[in-house]
Amino acid sequence: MPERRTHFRTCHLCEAMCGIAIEVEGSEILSIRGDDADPFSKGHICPKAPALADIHKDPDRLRRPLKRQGDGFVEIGWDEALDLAAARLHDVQTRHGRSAVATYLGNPSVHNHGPALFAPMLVKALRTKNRYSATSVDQLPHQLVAYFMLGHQFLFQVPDIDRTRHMVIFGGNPLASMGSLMTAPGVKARLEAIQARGGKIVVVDPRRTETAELADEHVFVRPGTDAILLFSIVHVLLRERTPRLGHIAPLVRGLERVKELAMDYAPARAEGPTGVPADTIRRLALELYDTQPAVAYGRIGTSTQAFGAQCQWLISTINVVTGNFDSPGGVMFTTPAVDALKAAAGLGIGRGSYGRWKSRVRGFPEAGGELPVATLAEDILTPGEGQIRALVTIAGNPVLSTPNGTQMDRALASLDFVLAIDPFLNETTRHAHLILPPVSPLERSHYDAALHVVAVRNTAKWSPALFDAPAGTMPDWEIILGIKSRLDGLRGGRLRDRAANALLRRLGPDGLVDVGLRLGPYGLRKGRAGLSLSRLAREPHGVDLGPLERRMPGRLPADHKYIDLAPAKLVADVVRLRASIDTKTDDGKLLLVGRRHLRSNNSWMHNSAKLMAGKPRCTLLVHPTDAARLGLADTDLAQVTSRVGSVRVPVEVTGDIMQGVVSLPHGFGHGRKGVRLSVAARSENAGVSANDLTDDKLIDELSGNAALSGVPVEVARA
Ligand SMILES: Nc1nc2c(c(=O)[nH]1)N[C@H]1C(S)=C(S)[C@@H](COP(=O)(O)OP(=O)(O)OC[C@H]3O[C@@H](n4cnc5c(=O)[nH]c(N)nc54)[C@H](O)[C@@H]3O)O[C@H]1N2
Ligand SMILES: Nc1nc2c(c(=O)[nH]1)N[C@H]1C(S)=C(S)[C@@H](COP(=O)(O)OP(=O)(O)OC[C@H]3O[C@@H](n4cnc5c(=O)[nH]c(N)nc54)[C@H](O)[C@@H]3O)O[C@H]1N2
Ligand code: SF4
Ligand SMILES: [Mo]
Repeated sequence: MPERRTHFRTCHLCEAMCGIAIEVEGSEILSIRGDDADPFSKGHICPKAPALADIHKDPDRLRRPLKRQGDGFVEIGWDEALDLAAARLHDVQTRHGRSAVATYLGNPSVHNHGPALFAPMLVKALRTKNRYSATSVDQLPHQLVAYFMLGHQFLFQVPDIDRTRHMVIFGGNPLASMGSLMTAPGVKARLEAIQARGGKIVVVDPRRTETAELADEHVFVRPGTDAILLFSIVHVLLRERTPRLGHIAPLVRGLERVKELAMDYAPARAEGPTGVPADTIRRLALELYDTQPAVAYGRIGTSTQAFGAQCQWLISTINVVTGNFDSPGGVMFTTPAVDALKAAAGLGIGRGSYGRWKSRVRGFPEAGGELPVATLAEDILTPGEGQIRALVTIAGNPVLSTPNGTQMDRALASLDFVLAIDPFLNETTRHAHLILPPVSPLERSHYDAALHVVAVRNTAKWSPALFDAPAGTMPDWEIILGIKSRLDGLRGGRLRDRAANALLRRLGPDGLVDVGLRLGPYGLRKGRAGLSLSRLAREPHGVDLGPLERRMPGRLPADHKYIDLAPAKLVADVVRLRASIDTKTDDGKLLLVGRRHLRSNNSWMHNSAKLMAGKPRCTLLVHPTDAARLGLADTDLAQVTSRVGSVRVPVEVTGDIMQGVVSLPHGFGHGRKGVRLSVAARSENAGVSANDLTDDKLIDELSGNAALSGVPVEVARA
């Protein structure tokens, strides 16, 4: 009789860090439920958690390395695969220079402490300037602004959702995404609790989202114009109220400069471009000051747009001047058990940087050691000195996730060598010459090395692997370290590298977490038992370390003991924003925005039949007035065309989308040739890729983040 047992761990699929209880009998998963004893999530889960079983069992999930042969792939052994990976990378670098190899780290590498801790080591060892990641299609503006204002890119400002009385959400839909840069399991209940204690929630979004439905007020905003709206809010605050700086007053610099800049953004002037009535703007501003505590929170809608950095700067500024910065119920800073700021330094990830080098073709500045992924394809395709010849992807699917996916498709197909560390043969990895698949997520241990930095409460939890990894399989970190040590060997095998690699192999990610815990703020101290891996191993539901606490000025870097409200780079960029106010964009085009669905997760979970059940989700939302003008009715096929491409997609006519705006989710488009995803690629599931419409030339010129929101498109009956 196989033994029946319950295994506790954290769901790693999104940022919410829900505790789950997995009931197993032998190697069979009987159920996946919320873990009521998890002190953070208290039993909450979403429909994606049970799909962990689907990922684990998925026959399409790769178990052995695949090597390209002709038009197809053959399985090879691990030694051969790792030798080949290192040899090919070494060869390209020897012939064409270090930077001829580019790297791209995708989103799941943040949700898995193996690649989170080990991928940066491989990237560093490659010593290439062509480093890319999903950061520049996501939160780069948040990081760059944190670097400019606070001196460290990982000083994320976390909305203290559990104590606030007033929350204004710009461009985020936590009821679908479950919260982002705001790890808050059971976010719906946390939002409802704001209302239950007499508070208010406002959502500013070009679509009446699930979150807007729940909110007390929804304000439509024209895509890409939030920075004007936010500046106008700052304008009202600084004209009509006295900045409430409180304990951070001695730290704040640049307030007068912001005040001068904000003078151009009177609500009456902002109304036209943003579509938000002037009196609404004024009220939004004053409510944020007059209700205490209050918090302004901006997420991906305000980050993946042409003024992403301006938006994050102005949101921070609003929280500062309303007295809601580093203050309960406003934005706060975490105290994670493994201090990610120190850990990042240990991994050679700096506190931030800007403009140390530039992308080859368009000359976009590096930010935080990376180049904008919107420039990757052109730096592959454009011949000349310094052309990229090889790419390593780790947990990334740039063909579906980055702007102008068809160009990315072409670029990847042209490379001399593509190495993918990835469990699936998908839209991106089909271009690989070698695919190295890691073990199933349930065959590895888990610690959220990154997400605790953005959590609304300080907690810590480590979970062992549920199942032993089958013989002849490897977790991400072993694959990565295997390549790195071979590369070191090919370069002469310095003693120092050999010793470091041997130590890393012995420690693995768990050993590194143990070191981090012991050296961290709750670690072992004289005469007091603190956190360590063995201590966490005895706490299968995790430990609660308390609510967020004031961290200013202590959390600021030693040589940046101030909060800069007017960083030079952001101030200089205001010229670009001001010019946009009077630019007439009304040329009859509709503006494309994205959306997320609770049962979907970026591009890679459409192979779960359970999650795909229900009505098709890859549809174009069109406002009734636009639909009537275009002669489109529900379920009609529309041809949507942008500067870079065209797709055919069924229409959903709805008053929930702002007039002049259309919405298409990203992460679909699985019908591409050679994809081995039997459920996702079915015609009823495959959908089309929104990123075949998004434009690599639309970019936040300051941060380099892709402007995936507000893409001009033409829509017609197909
Ligand atoms: N139009 C539009 N585009 C967007 C967005 C949008 O809102 N609109 N959102 C952007 C955002 S926020 C993000 S984060 C990016 C995501 O962009 P990416 O990170 O490039 O893509 P994902 O869809 O997350 O794909 C993850 C890949 O990792 C693999 N994978 C899953 N788990 C593991 C693992 O444990 N180990 C390894 N090695 N591989 C694994 C999957 O098979 C898949 O190939 O997309 C961006 N693109
Ligand atoms: N179920 C599910 N959960 C996820 C993911 C997923 O794919 N599925 N992805 C995860 C990832 S990688 C991330 S980064 C997070 C993202 O988490 P969120 O930021 O909450 O993401 P979205 O749900 O895409 O919400 C973005 C909102 O911005 C709006 N928007 C678009 N353009 C603009 C604009 O110009 N201005 C304003 N004000 N709003 C705009 C859109 O209409 C949309 O409602 O979600 C994570 N969680
Ligand atoms: S919200 Fe869903 S996907 Fe996200 S961690 Fe919780 S159970 Fe997993
Ligand atoms: Mo993301």
